Amino acid sequence: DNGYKLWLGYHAVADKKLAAQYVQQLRYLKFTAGSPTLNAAREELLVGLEGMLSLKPQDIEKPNYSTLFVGVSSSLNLPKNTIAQSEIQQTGKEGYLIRSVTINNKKCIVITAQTDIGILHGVFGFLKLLQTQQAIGVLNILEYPRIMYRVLDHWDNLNRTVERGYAGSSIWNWHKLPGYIDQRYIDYARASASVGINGSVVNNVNANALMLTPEYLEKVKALANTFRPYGIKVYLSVKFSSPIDIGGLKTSDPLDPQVIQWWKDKADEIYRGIPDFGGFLVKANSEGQPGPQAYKRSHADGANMLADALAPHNGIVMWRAFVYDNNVPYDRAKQAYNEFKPLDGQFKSNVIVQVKNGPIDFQPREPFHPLFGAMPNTPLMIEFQLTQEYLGFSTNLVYEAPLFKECLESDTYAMGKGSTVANIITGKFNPKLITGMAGVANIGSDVNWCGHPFAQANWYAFGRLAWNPAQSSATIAADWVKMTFTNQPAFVAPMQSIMLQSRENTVNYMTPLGLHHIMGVNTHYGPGPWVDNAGRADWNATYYHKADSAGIGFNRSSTGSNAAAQYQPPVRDMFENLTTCPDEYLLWFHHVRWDHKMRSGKTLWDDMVHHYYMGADSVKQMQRTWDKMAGYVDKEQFQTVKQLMAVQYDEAISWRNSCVLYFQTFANRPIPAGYQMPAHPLSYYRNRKYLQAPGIGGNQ
Ligand code: BDP
Repeated sequence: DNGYKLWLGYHAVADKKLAAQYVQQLRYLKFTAGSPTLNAAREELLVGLEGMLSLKPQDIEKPNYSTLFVGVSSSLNLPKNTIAQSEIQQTGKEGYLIRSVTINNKKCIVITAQTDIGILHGVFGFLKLLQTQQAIGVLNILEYPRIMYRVLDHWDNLNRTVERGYAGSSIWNWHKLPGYIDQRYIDYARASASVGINGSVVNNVNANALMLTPEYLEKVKALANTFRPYGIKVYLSVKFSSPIDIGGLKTSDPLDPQVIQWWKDKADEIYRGIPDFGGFLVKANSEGQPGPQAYKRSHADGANMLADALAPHNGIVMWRAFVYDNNVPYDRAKQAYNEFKPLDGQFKSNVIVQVKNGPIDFQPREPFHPLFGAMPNTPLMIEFQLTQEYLGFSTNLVYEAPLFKECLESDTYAMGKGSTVANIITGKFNPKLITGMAGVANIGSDVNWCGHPFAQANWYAFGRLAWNPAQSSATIAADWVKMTFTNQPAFVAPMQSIMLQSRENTVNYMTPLGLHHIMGVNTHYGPGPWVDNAGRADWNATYYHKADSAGIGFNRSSTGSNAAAQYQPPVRDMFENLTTCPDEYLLWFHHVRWDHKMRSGKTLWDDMVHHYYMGADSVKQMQRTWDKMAGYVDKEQFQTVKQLMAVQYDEAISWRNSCVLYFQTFANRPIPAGYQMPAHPLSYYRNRKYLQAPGIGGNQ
């Protein structure tokens, strides 16, 4: 098993008794397909049943037996009132209902929906029941997405490098498109659809204007045609200066009539080829990307101009709030809020502002972004990073659902208690707004898609949480383990616990207690707390940790940059006050004395050392657990994970020793007794050459 099949391997149900029950209940099928989506759904169902149960159900017309009915409600011809229309309506445009019913005295199962896509999702939902070995005797499942736009952002370049990609090259082979459709595109769409993802931005936010030329639009059209049966729309990242770059205009001023016309024409052209094209993603005035500010126009001016071009075709603009530039006065964490909050209410209704989960940049831990809750009249789409740019690339096992959930469950207090980020981005306080969640994809050409076998769980978890952010990290982890590997409890339980712990472990050996942005310069791989000579102040680690002989941490309280004041008063006060600020965010908000007494009773220095050692030790624990799992997983997968864990351990030790030794030069205190001393002096770690990653961006 090389991992290619992801969580759709449909392994044989090992529990013989259960398998026999399934076969009994699923021997007869009524599923009239016809449309490409229904054909795909039917095919998936048959492949799944064949794989799990060696079952080829018999197609029947009349429900004389225990039958599985699959179809949109209007086509099922079930006896009247089997399922009330009002219930089916609850499924919306993409959801589904799975229900046990009795017809002609026979126990039957119905998978129904209002749309073909709903049926496809329903089939995946049903297969998941079997994959996770649930009883299917009494079913009553209503599922529908809580978020409208559930989108993967691929940072893929036209030359097939992937910015911050660690799983090979881009899966899009632009050279062979549009003529050649790789099976991978179809499997990508299947896997994405199986967790409810409904959009794909196929190119890098640091966009190439060539993407909008007719030649490339033909290729994009081929992808759109491939994804369409799976309910996945294609979006494009666009470069704001495209009217100049490929349109021959002298300006890209969003208020210039020729520019406005150019984008209108371009949108019309795209929709002629791709009638259900999703829209544009834009990174503007950030990290050197062109944008409306060059013409003294605002983000809203830029976004609205594009939104007007897309509106007649129902397209949307995802306008990123990840902005910072050289003029940041002192604290980069404040810039997005400062630029965007004053624009609340000024965006057209088909613009959604895409905000990273935290105010800096996908760090192992950040507080939630202060823009959540601060723009009540603007749709905000949360952006998570699945690719592990700051989490050890594809060598570290880091299950990210707990990171996503931590942010989603944070209470912004914007509308009083209970104004969690999840409630804000699902439109609870303003149901008129469009809603969205984006995940920066971790997918590449590696045979197992994501580099690390466990990184597939992050793609999976992203889809599940975008569908419904209330789901728990634990459930999602267990489902993924069962679907991907095996249902055996002796494997599932330890794997689930490894996964749930993994993110905190990584925080501990990289950036405990609110430290952030202390990784290697440019590559963002490995430790670099000493980095102080990058091209710009706010690319230096020293800018963020501010270690000195007195203490360590970035003072963002009212006596410092006052970034804490960007949060609502209850949150601000919590962060502002050293005694109420959670340990997790301590050094994010405060410059703390080395001898400060922590909640643990230890001094800050001792506590920090403890976290670094705990983090590295936890990787050792993880290795021990994995070593016991050889009997449960395929040999190739076992070896892959085993080797990667060894790399991760080496990296964790490196992080630990580098940071402890480096910060010790300021703290001037010994590593407390009982901890193993680093094997080498600081100079060794400073000189260590970490992997130079291919395909990284032009920044930092
Ligand atoms: C940073 C990456 C950079 C991206 C940027 C972004 O280092 O490569 O272009 O985010 O999100 O994390 O635009």
